[in-house]
Amino acid sequence: MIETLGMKESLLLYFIMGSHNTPHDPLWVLQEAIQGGITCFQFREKGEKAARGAEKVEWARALQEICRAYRIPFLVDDEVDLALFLDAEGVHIGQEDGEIEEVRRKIGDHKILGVSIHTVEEAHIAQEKGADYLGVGPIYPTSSKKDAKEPVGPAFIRELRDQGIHLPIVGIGGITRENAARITEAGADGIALISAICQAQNPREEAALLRKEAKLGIYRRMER
Ligand code: 3NM
Repeated sequence: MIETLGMKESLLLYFIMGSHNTPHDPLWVLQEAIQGGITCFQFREKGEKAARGAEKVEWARALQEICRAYRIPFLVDDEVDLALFLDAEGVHIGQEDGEIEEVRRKIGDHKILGVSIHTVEEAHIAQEKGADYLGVGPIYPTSSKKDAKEPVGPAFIRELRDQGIHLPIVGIGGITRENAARITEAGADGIALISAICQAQNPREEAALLRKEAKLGIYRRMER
């Protein structure tokens, strides 16, 4: 694991991308996003247009190389074996991607394990079974995930905190510069997003703005 920031700090601006998520060159987008201030990156090569096999591994390696150069943690969505093959900093799994304990056993204690949750019960289970952070969403409607559930809104993050969930949390789904601060203000440590940066004309500027908004929400929460 790249020990530059703590887990919470690494979640502040969590950028997710696959090779088909942007009209731009994905390598350029990642570089610009890093310059703008992202704190973590997830390789998520999913959907009909996703690269497969060797092409997928090539994309992953190219993006990972950029992350390494800037000491940005590189995580892989779903594919535990690919994460291990690449010696990624971590893996992010959903509720269907294998049992949390089994994945933890496979990756060991030194890699980051993120788990998507949609209910308070799932959050408690993930917390007990050794997840390092929780992905909570979709907060708002999203078109980036085909099988996304009903949006839960930022209030659900507050509920998780009220129900004793102390693990680092990143909110995900439909997050833009307009709504980003609400998510951290509600109790999340950061925001995770695809479109806001992938579709931006200027990904560097967009990332910088999103980071500011995420930070603003944390300051507002501290003031309460
Ligand atoms: N997971 P965008 S929503 C990858 O609810 C992902 O767990 C979600 O993309 C969940 O920022 C989502 O473009 C898509 O809305 C996020």
